[in-house]
Amino acid sequence: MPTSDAPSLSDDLLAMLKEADPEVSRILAGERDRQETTLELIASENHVSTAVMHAAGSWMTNKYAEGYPGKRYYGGCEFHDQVEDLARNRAKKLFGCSFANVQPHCGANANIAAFMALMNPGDTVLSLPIKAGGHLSHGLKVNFSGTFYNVVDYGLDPNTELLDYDEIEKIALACKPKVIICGYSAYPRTIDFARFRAIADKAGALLMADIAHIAGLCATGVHPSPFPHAHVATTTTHKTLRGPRGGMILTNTEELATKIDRKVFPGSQGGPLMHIIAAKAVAFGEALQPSFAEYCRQVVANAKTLAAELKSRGYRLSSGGTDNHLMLVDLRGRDAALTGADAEKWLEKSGIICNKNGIPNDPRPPMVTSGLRLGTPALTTRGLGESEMKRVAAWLDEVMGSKGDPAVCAKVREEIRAFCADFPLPH
Ligand code: DSN
Repeated sequence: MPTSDAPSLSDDLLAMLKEADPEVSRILAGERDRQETTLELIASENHVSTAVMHAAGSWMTNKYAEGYPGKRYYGGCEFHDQVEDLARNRAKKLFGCSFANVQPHCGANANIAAFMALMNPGDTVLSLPIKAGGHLSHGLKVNFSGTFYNVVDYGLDPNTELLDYDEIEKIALACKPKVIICGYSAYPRTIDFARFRAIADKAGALLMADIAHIAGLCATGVHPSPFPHAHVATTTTHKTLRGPRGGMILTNTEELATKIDRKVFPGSQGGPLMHIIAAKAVAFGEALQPSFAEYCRQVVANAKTLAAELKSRGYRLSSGGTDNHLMLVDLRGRDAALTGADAEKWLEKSGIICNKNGIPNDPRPPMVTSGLRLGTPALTTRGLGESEMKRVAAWLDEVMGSKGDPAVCAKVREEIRAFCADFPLPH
């Protein structure tokens, strides 16, 4: 990783843009500065490598390539076929499966195509609702999933805040869903994919694992793999997997592969974003390196340290801690009056970026909440380790303990700005 004063491709980019479009140049420079001088604790975000970022901004953006390698609706796709094949092959190797579709523009699009491949409108899908840590594309009423499918919820055990597999089995046997979804946006614990498959088999259902959050951990064995258990796995490529913003669908089930391809294109998307597919290929190549497994192990070690530090300062963690890259901090443990919305705002002023998040069974509405979701993928990419996590916990507590006192926020902001200079972004 270059040091912050080394010449960089992004300096060249900004210099060129300054000539071509000073307004956009100013905005991009502001965003680069924001990222460089703040601590990114949003569990679903990361910092991509220079190679990934620039592949995403390459010549591949100029091309229509509807179809798949060898079967396109446009001429001139020689190199697009090569890069998509490379991305697919690297994805299969990473996740130990026989099929990958790398065209979904995002995780929600991957889920649309997967739903269409696995079910007909009106079929029953069993999933964890968003208020308990699931994703909106798993069945929220206002989303395509809740609009076109019959959604049945399972919950978390109200005492342990863990998945209750016996209860999920009972519900599955009663509602006989076509598909069961596991994999979440705010669940800090290991998912037992084998147990989910056993439940699916008993209920005559297909198992869909949405590993958007934990994909990097699954690819490196830091979290168990969804394969061979899931019939289909969907994911984003930009969270723990540290690729460009996008989605992907994986399977080992031969008869589903063609259906998935058809439901991505022409079923739900038009032209693939070939520049993003090129960047996915680069990111998957990086994720196949041993250093990426080391990175993922450090992500989890950092999360465990941050969780332990926060607990020692009086915060309650949903489910008591974390096994993965994220934690749900129940602020009421520290002070019953604290809300996620206030904390998010105060922390942003201080240079710590995170998101408010409901705690399971949270009495407060989603725009207020009693919690914060914190994750360590981005900080770990910057090179922060466990000793730095203690420092981060101390800053979090200082800001929240002061109830966002402007003087405290301003002081912490300057400390974080100075601290960040030692952990430059890839650029
Ligand atoms: N918005 C993502 C997250 O933050 O988890 C899920 O799509």
